Amino acid sequence: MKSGFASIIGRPNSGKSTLLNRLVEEKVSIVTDKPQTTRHVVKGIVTRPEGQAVFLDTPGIHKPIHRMNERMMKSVRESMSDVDIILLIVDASAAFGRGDEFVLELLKPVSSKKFLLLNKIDRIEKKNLLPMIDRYSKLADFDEIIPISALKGDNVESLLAVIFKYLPEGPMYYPADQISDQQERTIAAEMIREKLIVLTEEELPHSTAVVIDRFEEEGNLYRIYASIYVERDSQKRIVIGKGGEKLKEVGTAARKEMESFFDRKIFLELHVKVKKNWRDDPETLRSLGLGE
Ligand SMILES: Nc1nc2c(ncn2[C@@H]2O[C@H](COP(=O)(O)OP(=O)(O)OP(=O)(O)O)[C@@H](O)[C@H]2O)c(=O)[nH]1
Ligand SMILES: [Mg+2]
Repeated sequence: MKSGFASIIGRPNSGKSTLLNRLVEEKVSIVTDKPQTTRHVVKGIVTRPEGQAVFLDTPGIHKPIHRMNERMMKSVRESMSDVDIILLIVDASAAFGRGDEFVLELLKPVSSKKFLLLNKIDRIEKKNLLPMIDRYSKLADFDEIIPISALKGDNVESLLAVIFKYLPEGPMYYPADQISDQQERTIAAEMIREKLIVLTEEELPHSTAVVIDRFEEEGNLYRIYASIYVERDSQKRIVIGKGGEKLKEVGTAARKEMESFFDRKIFLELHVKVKKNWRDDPETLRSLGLGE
């Protein structure tokens, strides 16, 4: 049988996590319309009669300002070594820019197979596709160039077939029924963070983090206590909202998603804490799984 690893890399917001979820047919990585959503490498596992493909969803490639972002970029670089295939995903509906050039540079020294995935083709006119493929094929040496829509699923099944064609003979790395490597408490923290990003605005997404303080199993119930870190008092006020409305909204949305994902009753308690410059604080980063 075939098996191996494929790393999904690209600029923020290009659709990496959407693709991972589409490939495993389950939501294992959070998705928002704001850039720099993913902070950890998240594995998604696809087991088929022909074999097993392990996908790595990675943080979007950007210029790091804080220590957190440096750690994120380090995890992207690590995810690119030792994989069979690199899937570079670009937003085909956005203009080509310096960020794209930077990503192409990063790919140059890599010896794995390289696929270019032109994503979001549901948003572009068909006639623009061929010139784009032509332009990209001159910019780098891709083994395959495949247009897809991760959101709608267009061409994702054929992408998977091509991936299996390229993967080497190998063993099963994970049990056939496993779809991700994430622990339940990480999934819970990420679900809270997703709701927080979606339900608040502007600069908040980048300056918030979620830490699970306690995660207890009680019969058919998970009792979850989580802290939301922000950097300033003004942000704390935004997250809590008038009369605690915003925090309640975030908590309710996260709890509902957890109840359906874990198939259990969930008790969720959220606290908002101000922690100045946590994005540069090694200890906080360690507690977020972003340690060295
Ligand atoms: N129209 C359209 N939208 C898409 C497609 N794929 C992803 N999106 C949207 O693009 C936005 C970003 O998607 P993500 O999957 O979070 O992107 P990402 O590359 O993981 O982003 P980071 O984690 O921030 O690096 C979301 O609003 C998605 O719904 C697609 O094929 N078509
Ligand atoms: Mg992502």
